[in-house]
Amino acid sequence: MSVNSNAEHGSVNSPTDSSFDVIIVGAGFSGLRSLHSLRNAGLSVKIIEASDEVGGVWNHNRYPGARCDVESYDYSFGFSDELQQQWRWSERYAQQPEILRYANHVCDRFQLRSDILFDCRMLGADFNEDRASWTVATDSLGQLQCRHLILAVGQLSKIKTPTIPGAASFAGEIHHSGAYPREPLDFAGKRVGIIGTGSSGVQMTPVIARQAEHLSVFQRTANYSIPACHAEISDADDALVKATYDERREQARNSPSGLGFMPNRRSALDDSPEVREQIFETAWNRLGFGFALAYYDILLNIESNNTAVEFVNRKIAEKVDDPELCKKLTPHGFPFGAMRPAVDHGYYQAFNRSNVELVDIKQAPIEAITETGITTSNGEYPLDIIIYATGFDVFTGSILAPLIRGRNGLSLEQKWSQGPRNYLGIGTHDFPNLFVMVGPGSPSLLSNVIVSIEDHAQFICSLITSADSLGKQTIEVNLDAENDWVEHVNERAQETLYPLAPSYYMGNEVAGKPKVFMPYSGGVRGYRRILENVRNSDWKGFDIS
Ligand code: NA7
Repeated sequence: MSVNSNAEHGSVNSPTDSSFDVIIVGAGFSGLRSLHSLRNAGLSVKIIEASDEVGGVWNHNRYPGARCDVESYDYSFGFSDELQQQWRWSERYAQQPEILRYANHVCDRFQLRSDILFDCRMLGADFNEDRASWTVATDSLGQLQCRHLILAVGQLSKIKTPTIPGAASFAGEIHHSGAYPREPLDFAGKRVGIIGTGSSGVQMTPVIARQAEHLSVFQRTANYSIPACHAEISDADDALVKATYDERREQARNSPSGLGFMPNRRSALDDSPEVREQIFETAWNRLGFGFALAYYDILLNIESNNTAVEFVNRKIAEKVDDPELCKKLTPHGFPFGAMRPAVDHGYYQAFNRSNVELVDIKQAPIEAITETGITTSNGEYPLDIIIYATGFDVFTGSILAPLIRGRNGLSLEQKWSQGPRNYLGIGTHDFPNLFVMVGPGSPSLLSNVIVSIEDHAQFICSLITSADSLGKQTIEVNLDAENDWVEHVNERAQETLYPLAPSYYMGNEVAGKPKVFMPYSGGVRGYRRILENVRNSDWKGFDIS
């Protein structure tokens, strides 16, 4: 085995071929950003990446219509002014191929590729008490050693495939949106079935509808979707953003979600129905996700939320011609936004096409996949291609997939058996020198994740280099700090309407998963202030020894 450490980067531990200061797992945006920071700080760092490509979710989710729901200028790194000035986004909401090109550009521009070990999956990791280091077991490079281990494994990485009797007998093709083939599928003349109507199903529906002979969308739970109000970016728009990019970044960092939208300070209940209608209308027609901030309390107060529900339901009704179909497509039973809404590019309108049908599998569940299609209790739907848009084991799936053992052989899975327990979402007691990027307990999927990635990458890099500068070997979360943080995360969640929906925020997407609120709902700005306080108070909550 030869895993060469990059000689030009110094190391505290003088690593051998397979020993590094830091191993980062995953070459998605959080892994790339962490590599850049840590390497610049003089550490020997390797990323191990299971795929032969960088990009994480943007490498795996190549389904038609895959795009980011965050505006391109904000879903991009702000750490290099040259990068942000020179990269030219073509669309307000970039499509998957463009985002993947961007990830590769970042990789090449900052010479990150030489420190990425591709086709290398982490199988497990064990903490060595005597050496204060991790032994990382991999599938292709044997064992690697590192002082610090960073899990940058993504929240939407472990795909969830439904177990439907007979799936193996299907004569056509079955693909999952999160493990989509690299070569585009040809839908022309084909009968296609999509199972699932989360963001992935919502994004692919109008695109496949235009190409396929017939499309059946199998819906279990109707969710809300906000129109993207998409546009191409003109040179003038591009110049305008770039002239004031720093202010834009600052605004994003100081907004609750990292998207740059400041919530309306008024309650939805403060305004007359006429004024409210106008405010909703304006937000609906331009803001995408920002619609949820048309009033500050839409996700805090059920009565305010009801006003948004009434507005959105009316919008759905305006788009769907058939009233019966409209009823099925209209969500019910949970507040608007409490389950992650989709941002769409003509989703509802697609159902007005004669070649598209909605199959209500709550009313008539799927019974089997046969050689020729999907059977529900209402009959058979003949298909040539099936796409599972059934989502992921979110937040913890990819973190717990490898067997990670901390002090005294305690596994992370055991430790988190009742739900994730950590401090700031970053570290967990009994697992020294182990860090998680944008995972549970941090703003994560409730934020523009790139903003959160930049925060975490800088924080973890400073923490490691501070400990190194003091000659300390072990960074471990203090148990009291961890308990307080878990309580704080839960308290903040209880102030919101999120717990009222059966969503992946609550661990509802996988049977048997602990039903606890996963991300931190206190907002990106508040969270950053907490990180700054911790940093300014000699890393309060971390025992550095
Ligand atoms: P999501 O948002 O988790 O959506 C998954 C969808 O698949 C959702 O409609 C589920 O219905 C449905 N689903 C899941 N399992 C099944 C089974 N077994 N049978 C039928 N339907 C099922 O995943 P996405 O990939 O769309 O989006 C993930 C994130 O990517 C998204 O939130 C953005 O952050 C980007 P259910 O609601 O469980 O009834």
